Amino acid sequence: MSSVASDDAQMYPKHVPSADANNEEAPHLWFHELITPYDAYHHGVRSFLCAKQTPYQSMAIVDTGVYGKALFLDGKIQTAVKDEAYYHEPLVHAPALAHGAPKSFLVLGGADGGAVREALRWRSTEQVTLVDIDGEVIESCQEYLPEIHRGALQDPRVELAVQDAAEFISNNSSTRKYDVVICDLTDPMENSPSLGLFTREFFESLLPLLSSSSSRVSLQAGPASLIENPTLFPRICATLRSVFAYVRPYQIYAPTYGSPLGMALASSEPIEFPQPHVIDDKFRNDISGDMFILDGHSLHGHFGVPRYVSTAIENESRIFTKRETANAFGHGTLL
Ligand code: SPD
Repeated sequence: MSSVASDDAQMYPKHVPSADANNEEAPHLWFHELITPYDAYHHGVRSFLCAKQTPYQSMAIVDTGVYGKALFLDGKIQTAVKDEAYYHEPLVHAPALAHGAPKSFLVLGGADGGAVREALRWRSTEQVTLVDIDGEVIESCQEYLPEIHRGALQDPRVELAVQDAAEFISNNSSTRKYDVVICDLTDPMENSPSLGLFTREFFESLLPLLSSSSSRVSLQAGPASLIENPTLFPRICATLRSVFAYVRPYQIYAPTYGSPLGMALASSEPIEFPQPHVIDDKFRNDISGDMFILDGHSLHGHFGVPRYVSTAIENESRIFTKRETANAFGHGTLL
């Protein structure tokens, strides 16, 4: 089946930093993103494409120079053109591969369209529902970040709901079924629209929407370097374990996040992956276009989390609930 998204997969951006950007003078404006109370990542601003306060969050889309155009929400970088594949490929293809032949995807969050784009690359995909609370972020990403969405939201297989994810789930729990559910959310910080979506109650609410025991859920789960935040990733995994029989943590490294980011897969049946050469064949046969980050070996590598991290995850028993929500640190300001 031909589609806007699969055709555009051929135009995958190359990871070649702009020579111009490297020779430019230092920018005068910076996003100052606190990673811990003592550590910050400064993202230089070459130019502003758009900046506004929406009803839910502050948003800016800026040219960051070497990493290209990037989306910031509440001052924290969400995705950048040059390294977004380090995030979107593992977030989408790990659960899809663990399912085997997904026909339906539910993407919660993901206003930039990168996760939807990757879901559409599976030849088995018949339907993708994107649910994001913030229509203004979706519209701005459509206008200013075509390199990320690559027309994915115009694909006839895609349905868009501008709605709170919890409300969408509760309104559709008896009518909709999905093979893969992807939580492509902002960090669960105080006052973040995503805070309630990292709780046991929310994970439980997903169960009726899963099409079968082969369904898989994936999510970004906070810093995997437990030095920055020793409890967030382990507690999100423990919260998933309180709902799903099988949970597998993994990690990615996208340079603009400053440190490794945890992800997790959850399912009611064991989550296994074939041998690397089998994955390579499957990617070649079942997915349109070339992968940038993933092949069989790198996919397995993502699941090799450091020993102290996997030990902390195994030993964690505290969970997040509506009454006791997550505690992601961090905020950004413009300097
Ligand atoms: N700490 C950064 C986590 C970013 C999560 N959201 C990314 C959205 C990309 N579609």
